[in-house]
Amino acid sequence: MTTSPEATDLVDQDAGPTKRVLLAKPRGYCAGVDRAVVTVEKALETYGAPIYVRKEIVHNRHVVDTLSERGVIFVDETDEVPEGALVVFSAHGVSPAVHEEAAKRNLRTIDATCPLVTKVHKEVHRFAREDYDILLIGHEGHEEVEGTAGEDPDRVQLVDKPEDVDKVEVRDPNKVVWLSQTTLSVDETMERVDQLKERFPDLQAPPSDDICYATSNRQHAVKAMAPECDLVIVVGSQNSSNSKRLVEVALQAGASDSHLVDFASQIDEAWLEGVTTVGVTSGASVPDVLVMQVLDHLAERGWNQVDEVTTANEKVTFALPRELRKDLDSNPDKPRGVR
Ligand code: 10G
Ligand code: SF4
Repeated sequence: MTTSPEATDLVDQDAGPTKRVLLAKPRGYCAGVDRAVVTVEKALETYGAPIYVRKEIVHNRHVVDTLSERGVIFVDETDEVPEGALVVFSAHGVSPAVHEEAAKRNLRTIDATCPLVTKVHKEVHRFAREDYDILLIGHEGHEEVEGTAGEDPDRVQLVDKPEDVDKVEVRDPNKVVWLSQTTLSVDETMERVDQLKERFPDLQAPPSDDICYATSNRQHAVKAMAPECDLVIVVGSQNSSNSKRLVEVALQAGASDSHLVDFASQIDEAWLEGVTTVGVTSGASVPDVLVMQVLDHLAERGWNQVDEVTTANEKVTFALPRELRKDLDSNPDKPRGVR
């Protein structure tokens, strides 16, 4: 594989333009997803099935199905978990009300919330303590937004669609801050911020970016390759916010067409008609084996040349949750997990 973002079309006079794949890097698992999935795997090995997980540990069909087969029971709320059992909270984070509910039912908990989501929760605390009105840019109904807003529902107002900006009411226009969901489109978020600034010129920005490194790196990589692509295939699930954003970013950046698929088998043959260059990427919750299956599927149809388009090298890792680490440390003979 080569790593040039600017590879040009190779033209064979007889065979027509060479079919090729541009493969985005970075793509797939971010550090928070890796930590959350390993947390569930190690909990299974350490404590044995069944392990309960509140909501999908990450928004990926394959991950959820695979863990279910290994003895994980996914529930919507903690009241579905038997008293005293072990429940893992998903990477998207939970509100304090969920922690309280779990404590009331005597549940043992492991919190797999990504540390970068926890960072945003802490920002809510800090600005609420300083008596700010907090405008949280994010998608209504998304679990992350519910968890973050739940840190202080009286102080936080959600801004999702452009029309939400007009609905915002603040007590003091000089004491307003915007925060955001970690997996939004960088460009769309800045549009919303500009809109908010028209109403609140003194609007304060988050102390550091809330949209995380993984989200922005994956969008940057897809932007680099999209102008050269007749089609961009994004591997990811329909309920994965960051994966859906990659389809939108690809189209906005000049890809002629783009689709989200969970599995290679969902690629419609009609999408490939008349296509020379196919871009491939994946959301932050997607195991790379699914991307490799898409490459195999394309190779079987003549897209054998794969050029990797590298725009960043990620080295971020997070330690496992403390609640789990202490049991792993006290059980050195327990298997450490195979990924
Ligand atoms: O992109 P969303 O937030 O829907 O989640 P995902 O599980 O598909 O990807 C990983 C991102 C998170 C865990 C949210 S911080
Ligand atoms: Fe953490 Fe970002 Fe991954 Fe979400 S997308 S789990 S915030 S690293």
